[in-house]
Amino acid sequence: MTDIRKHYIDCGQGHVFTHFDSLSEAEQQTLLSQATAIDLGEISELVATLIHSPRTGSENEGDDLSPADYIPMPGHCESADPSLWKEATKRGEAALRTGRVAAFTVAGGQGTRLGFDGPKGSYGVTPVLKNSLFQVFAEKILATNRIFGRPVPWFIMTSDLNHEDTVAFFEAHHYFGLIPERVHFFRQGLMPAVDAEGKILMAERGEIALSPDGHGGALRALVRSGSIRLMEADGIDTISYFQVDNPLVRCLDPTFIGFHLMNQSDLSSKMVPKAYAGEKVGVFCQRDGKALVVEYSDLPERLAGACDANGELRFKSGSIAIHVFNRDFIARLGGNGEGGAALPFHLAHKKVPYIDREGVRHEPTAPNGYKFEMFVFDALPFADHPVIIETARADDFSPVKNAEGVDSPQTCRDDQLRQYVRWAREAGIEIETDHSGLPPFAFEISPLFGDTPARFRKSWEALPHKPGLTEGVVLV
Ligand code: UD2
Repeated sequence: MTDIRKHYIDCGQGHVFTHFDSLSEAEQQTLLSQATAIDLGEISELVATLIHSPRTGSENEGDDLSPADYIPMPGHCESADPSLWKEATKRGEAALRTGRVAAFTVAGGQGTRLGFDGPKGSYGVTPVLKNSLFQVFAEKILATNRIFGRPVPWFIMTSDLNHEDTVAFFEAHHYFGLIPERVHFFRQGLMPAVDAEGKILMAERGEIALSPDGHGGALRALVRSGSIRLMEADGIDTISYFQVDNPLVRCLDPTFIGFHLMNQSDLSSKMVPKAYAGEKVGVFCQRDGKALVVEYSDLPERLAGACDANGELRFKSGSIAIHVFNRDFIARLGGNGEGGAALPFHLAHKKVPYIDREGVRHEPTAPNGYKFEMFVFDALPFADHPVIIETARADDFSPVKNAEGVDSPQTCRDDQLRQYVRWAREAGIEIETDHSGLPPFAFEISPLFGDTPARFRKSWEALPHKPGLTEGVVLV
């Protein structure tokens, strides 16, 4: 018997090898390598703490939380200081010009809610051309490269679920014009799913049910994959982080990067005032003088709905998952040394198809399994000098998460159109819209034509023959 098999039996997980002897040699090798990669000590501790003795919220839960401080945005708040924002922009532009910034996308998730079969980044989102999320980001990065004269490297975290398909998608599209050597893919870690007793679930007779370890796994995956070393060798110390589901994001926002650098921050974040109390975004809070994000599902309802004297939500700072990281901070938190295992795991109760000990396949209709995930924003309390800046939702956040309703392809398409209209109007172009700013037709502006109102205006003014902005017009 192999040592690893014996170890599994000793740890009460021997069932993983029930069908081992009937597997082909190749299947046996796969199972052995999956089993070897799992830290059974970690799993048993997570089962004991998260499943068998879960923390139950007391009546006073959250009393130690207060709203986090943030830097308000000019035009949104009287106390905002426009000169500070101008200075931040200059600092960020200088950083982009000197090539010390990388873009980083987390794209390892399963994207089950959208119901799209393929890497989420390959989903078509733009109003006319239906360009993919990856293409939108690539064009934003290309636009930045052209403006600042440096090819910004782009790191993309995938998972075993979508790695090959993601790389193949980039190859099929010739990296959307980016230099292939400047696009770096790496896989995040995996964690086994377990049942209510803490037993590891099997996806096949010779395969453990594994799933990505959450976007918080990005920190250790950046270290393990050698990406952090690569960045260091390349003179990159600043990492602009965004999620794969949000085409409105400014992938490399000089002002945000500048605030991060001016404050010598380990981890900076963007906030938007929440649209309503129950909006499904984490909330920036403060506890014992440390900033943190409390996920919407963990914020007690009485706090989520609490209002201040002006009738505004007291805990209003929504986290839209846009951050800037300092490279050394990631190396510290994601490394194997001190602080390496700092990010906690969260539990997700999910439907996990599995094979039982008799080899029978089950497709559960109700949650039967537990998955373990880390959240990247749990790094915030470990950060020195964290900075939170306000941003305009309309210019940074319209994710595609659900097939229909809120945060769907339709709402995202509409938000892109409203942004084009605002930019066009700022350039003096008349466009008819409804009360929400939505035109009655679809047109499209590529980030390569203009990725800010000012650059849109410049390109527009330079056009010798200006097209009417109507159905199907694309400015590239
Ligand atoms: C996330 C935040 C929420 C808010 C919202 C904004 C969490 C727990 N909540 O909600 O507070 O900021 O985003 O849109 O994050 N991913 C991976 N690997 C994984 C899991 C996820 O790369 O193992 C990526 C995924 O591909 C996507 C992003 O992380 O780009 C967000 O994941 P999600 O859809 O699970 O997050 P969501 O919508 O629950």
